[in-house]
Amino acid sequence: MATEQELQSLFNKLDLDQDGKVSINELFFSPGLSAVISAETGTSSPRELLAQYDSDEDGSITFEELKQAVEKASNLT
Ligand SMILES: [Ca+2]
Ligand SMILES: [Ca+2]
Repeated sequence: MATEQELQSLFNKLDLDQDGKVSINELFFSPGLSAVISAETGTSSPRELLAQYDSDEDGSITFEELKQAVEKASNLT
């Protein structure tokens, strides 16, 4: 379970180049943080997260997409 603020700070740490999107490379670069993301979104890997929740299919996850994923997994408090 996470609050929106916790997700936002997690997202900011993952977004290494600060372009407002977390790419699959950034997810693989921070395995500890992406494990937390996987747990919160109920996915088993960054690849699965992208496959299920990258709604505009640009190969990266925006904060909105992440939030939707966590909401769908009923882990947003
Ligand atoms: Ca980025
Ligand atoms: Ca996307």
